[in-house]
Amino acid sequence: MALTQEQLGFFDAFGYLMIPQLFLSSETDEIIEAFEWTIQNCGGGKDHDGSSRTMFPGPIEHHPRMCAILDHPEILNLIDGVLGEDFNYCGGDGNYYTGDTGWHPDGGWGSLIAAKVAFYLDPLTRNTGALRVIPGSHRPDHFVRKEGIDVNNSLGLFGIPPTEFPGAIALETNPGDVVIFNHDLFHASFGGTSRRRMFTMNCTIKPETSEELEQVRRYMQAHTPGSNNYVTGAGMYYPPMIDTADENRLHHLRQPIEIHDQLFPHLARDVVNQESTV
Ligand SMILES: O=C(O)CCC(=O)C(=O)O
Repeated sequence: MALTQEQLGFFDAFGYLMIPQLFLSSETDEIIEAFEWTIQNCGGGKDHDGSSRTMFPGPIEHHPRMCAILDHPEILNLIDGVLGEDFNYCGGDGNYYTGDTGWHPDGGWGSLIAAKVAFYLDPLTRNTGALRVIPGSHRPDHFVRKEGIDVNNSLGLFGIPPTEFPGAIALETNPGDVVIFNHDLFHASFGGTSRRRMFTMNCTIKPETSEELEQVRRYMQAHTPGSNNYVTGAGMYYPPMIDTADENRLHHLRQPIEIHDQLFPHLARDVVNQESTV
C-alpha cells in the first residue's frame, strides 16, 4: 500500500517512519535464514566472538532471497513514498552488533538526499538494543544541530546520561518490522546483546537538479564499495544483485553503477544496459 499523506508528513516532520510487520512471518523467516547464510558465508560471521561488531557490505546482494527484498512491493511502496519512485539503491551493511552504538547521524545534508532502511532480526526493546532516535534532529534548525550539542556528552553537559537524552525515543521492534530514517537523523542503540542482528539498505533520491546530482555524487564518493575499497567483483554491486535483476530492479541500480564507475573507474565493470542520463 502506498504511504498515506500522514505517514509522509510524519517522515518529513520527525525524520523516520516505522512500519510494523511489513513482511509476512513466512517472508521474515526466509529473510533471517538468508541473512544468516550471507553473514556466515560472506560476512565474517563465522569469526564473530562478541568482542566487537562484525560488519559486511551489501547484505542484500549476496543471496537471491536477499536481493529480492528490493523487489518487494511493500518495500518499494515505502522507499518510493519517502524518496520518490526513481530512487537509487546504494548498498548497505549487515551486522552482528556488539554493545552500544553512540548517538550520531549518518549525514548532514540539510535536505532529504538519502535514507536508511533498517531491518532488525531479533525482538528488541528500549534496553536491549532497539534503535533510538531524536525525532526532528534531521532538521538543520533542530537545537542539537544548531547548537552543535554533543549528545554523547550529555552527562557532562547536562547531568543526564545519553540513554536519557530528553525527547529521544526507542523504536521497539520485532522481526518483520521495518524502519526507514533520514540519514541526517540522530540515532543510537543501547543495551543490545553481543550478537544483535541488523542489516540496512541505503537509498538516495534520483537527483533532478545539478546541485542534487553533486550531493548524490558526494554521497557515493563516501558510501560505495569504491570509497571503502571493497572488491565486489562487479563494481558497484555484488554480482547476484545484478545477475538476478529484472528491469524494475535495474531501474534503481543504473545510475549508482554509472556514478560509481565514474568515481572509481579502476573498480568499474561493464555491466547491464546503462541507459540513465547522468
Ligand atoms: O542499531 C544500531 O546500533 C544503530 C545502527 C546505526 O547506527 C546505523 O545503521 O547507522
